Amino acid sequence: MSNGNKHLTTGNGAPVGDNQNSMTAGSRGPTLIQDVHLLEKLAHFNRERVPERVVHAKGAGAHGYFEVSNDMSQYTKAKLFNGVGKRTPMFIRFSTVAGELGSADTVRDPRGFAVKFYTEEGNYDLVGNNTPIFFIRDAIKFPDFIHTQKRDPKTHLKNPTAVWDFWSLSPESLHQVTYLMGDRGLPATLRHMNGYGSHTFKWVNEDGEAVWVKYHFMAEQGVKNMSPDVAGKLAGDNPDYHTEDLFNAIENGDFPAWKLHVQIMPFEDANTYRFDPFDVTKVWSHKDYPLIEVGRMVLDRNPENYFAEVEQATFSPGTMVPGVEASPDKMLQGRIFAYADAHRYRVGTNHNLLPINRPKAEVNNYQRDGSMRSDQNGGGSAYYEPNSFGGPKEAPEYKQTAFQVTGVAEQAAYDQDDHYTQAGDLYRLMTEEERSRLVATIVGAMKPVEREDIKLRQIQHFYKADPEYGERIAKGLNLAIPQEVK
Ligand code: HDE
Repeated sequence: MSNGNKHLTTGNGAPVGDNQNSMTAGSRGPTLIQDVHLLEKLAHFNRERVPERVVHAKGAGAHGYFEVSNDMSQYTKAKLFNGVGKRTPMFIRFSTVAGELGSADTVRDPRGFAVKFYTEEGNYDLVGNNTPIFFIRDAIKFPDFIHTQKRDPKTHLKNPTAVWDFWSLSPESLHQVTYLMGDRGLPATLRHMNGYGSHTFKWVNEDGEAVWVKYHFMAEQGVKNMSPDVAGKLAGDNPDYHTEDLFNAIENGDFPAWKLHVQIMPFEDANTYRFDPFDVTKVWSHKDYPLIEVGRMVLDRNPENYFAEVEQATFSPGTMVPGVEASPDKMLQGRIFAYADAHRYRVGTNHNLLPINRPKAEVNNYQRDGSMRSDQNGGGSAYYEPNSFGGPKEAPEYKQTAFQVTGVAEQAAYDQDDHYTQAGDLYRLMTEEERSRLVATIVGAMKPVEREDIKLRQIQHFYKADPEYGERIAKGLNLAIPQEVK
């Protein structure tokens, strides 16, 4: 070991004699192809980027733990929610939605709030946002919706006409549009925002009894938002402001924490509740289903390496543990396919073998081979099932809970189309200052829309949510409320 440092080596572990000079034929001769160290450095450098996430590309992550403060075993057998004091390690990744990997943190956008619990029964991923709802409620519309949030294929610029054309033709988006254009569309930091599972999920207890559940992570630091002009300035001065804030807070021992609460809906209520509980554009009134405290999530460790732990992290709503099951929410159903598919494409077939994704629980299955199979690939153990050689067998007690399905197979729309009550309730919940900021933001966002018919169609939705809401936007855009909607 020269002067106490480790040898510099090639990727194959061979010591490198010279990292300053390429090998040439004579001091001024051509570079020799036999300079393997040079070739390897250049070739690996060309391959450093993996595809960024198609949405939620810009993000920041942290490690921590979840600790139960209120035993949930009456509702779910999921061990991470059972027993006061039960502690489970977890990893979270926060993110914006529409921007690319190098885009600014302080843009108006929902924020991803993706939590991976490394439970003793396998990983559990709760892949939510900082909003309890979403713009659409059928997965089939997601690629189109995201196209309008990304760059125009011709100009390569953001296109407000596309954004508002899609939203004005998809009235189910009104609730989340109101949320996004309000103060919570610009969180002051990643620490000062709440997180939500957004969807309805199913919890099942040891007796096989099921309830419906919605998750709410309430920031102990409180919710704080940023004014549009500060957000705009930061987007230029320090595009990584949120990333830096989270890293420094944890580095300085100022560990952010969230109180996890749930809303519990009795299984049968789903058939009679006044809103479709599986429609992710709608919330459940807290009066109807009050928040119940479950535990506390604390972030107390920064990643050692961003690429290894944040860029390569793979979350999926389909990654569930016994006691947690899917609801028929069409968005959740679509996501259960899409995420694991995205991971196999973006990170690789064996993404679950990477340290950040690898479960703490033992993995025993017959999945073999595939690119970058970095473990023992099952060694010489049984590689098919059923088998007579003691290979792992299924455990019937962990079967998913059977449930009734009714109706005919068809491409059916949701039964309920009231997209205005809850959006109007949200507007009416706001203070006058919040409403003024909301109106100013929407007017500013809609002004560049090229087509007046799109503006008028969207104004009708605001008006149906609340006449004052619609009138204030129309006034800001110097347009009259269409007679047909009055
Ligand atoms: Fe995502 N979403 N999403 N999404 N989403 C992805 O996964 C998708 C939706 C969310 O930090 C992708 O690895 C579909 C709702 C977060 O790694 C992709 C639909 C909510 C993250 C994908 C939705 C989310 C993603 C992009 C409609 C909140 C970042 C690459 C059915 C409840 C997770 C990737 C992380 C990432 C698909 C809608 C949140 C493409 C098909 C609703 C927080 O798989």
